[in-house]
Amino acid sequence: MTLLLATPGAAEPWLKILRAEAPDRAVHLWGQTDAQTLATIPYALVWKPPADLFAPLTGLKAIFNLGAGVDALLAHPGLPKHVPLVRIVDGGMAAQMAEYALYGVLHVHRRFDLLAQQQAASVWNDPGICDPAETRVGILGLGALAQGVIEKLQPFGFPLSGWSRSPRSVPGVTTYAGLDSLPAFLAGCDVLIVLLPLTAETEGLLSDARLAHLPPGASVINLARGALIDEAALLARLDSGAIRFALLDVFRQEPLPTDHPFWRHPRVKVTPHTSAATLPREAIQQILGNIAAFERGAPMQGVIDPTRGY
Ligand code: OXD
Repeated sequence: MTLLLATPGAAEPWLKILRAEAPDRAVHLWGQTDAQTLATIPYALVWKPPADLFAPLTGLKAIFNLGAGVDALLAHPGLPKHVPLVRIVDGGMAAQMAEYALYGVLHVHRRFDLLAQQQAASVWNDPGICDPAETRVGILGLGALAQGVIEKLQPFGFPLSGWSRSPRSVPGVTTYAGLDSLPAFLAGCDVLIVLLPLTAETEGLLSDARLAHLPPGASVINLARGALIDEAALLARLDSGAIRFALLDVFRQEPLPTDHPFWRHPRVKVTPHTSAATLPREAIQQILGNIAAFERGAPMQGVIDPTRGY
């Protein structure tokens, strides 16, 4: 059974691992494969596929997204509806996101923002005790990636809470479920970590009215998707100081336009969607395991429910 690989970045790291892990499978590259061959390929491994990718794949049986978020793929105009769409579950991303989130939480908790201002003004001033019990961290979204963040934060003693669409129980975490509980959840977040998938339901979830529920001087870490937050509202709240600090890895428009105020805002740290990358070996092993399951009629891990959008 053959595979098609379609990624805008370098194909070589993926090919190297595919050749090592699945030497018996032929791998074709998008852009280098004729129409006749494309029509016979059952499995497509894709990341940000071009608009014309799916039309020639008339023999397709499953699509494997080479990342966790499928928002862009679900919006693809040519996406076939009759085959399963499968995402990467963790794929090495959870550990990287956990490091990123920990960095953001410690930045706020140990007041590195204030200390940087003091240093700029040559001010020697002890800003006082940093008690972990007073830095309440809330995680919006309780999927596989959030789990990694929770495990990383737990030993530090921060009170942890989490919000999800449907009820979940996570040891050591106060959990909230459903939209009605969102204000109460947000009110207890000195640091809010955004880790939800982007779907029709979650787009703009953190509206100005919802951001208003955060306690004064809260901080926001977004490592999911920019469109989850009303960016103009976030900016206004950063300007006023109602929100103390934002660590932003994702934006509604990427790359973030060079004239966007986030770039130069004193309360914002911008990173270019680099909080976590799929690790090719882990991703390929997961995809090959899923293909083997599919071929023997067993369930696959990470199958998207198109009605939910994740
Ligand atoms: C992903 C991402 O969804 O990298 O995997 O954003």
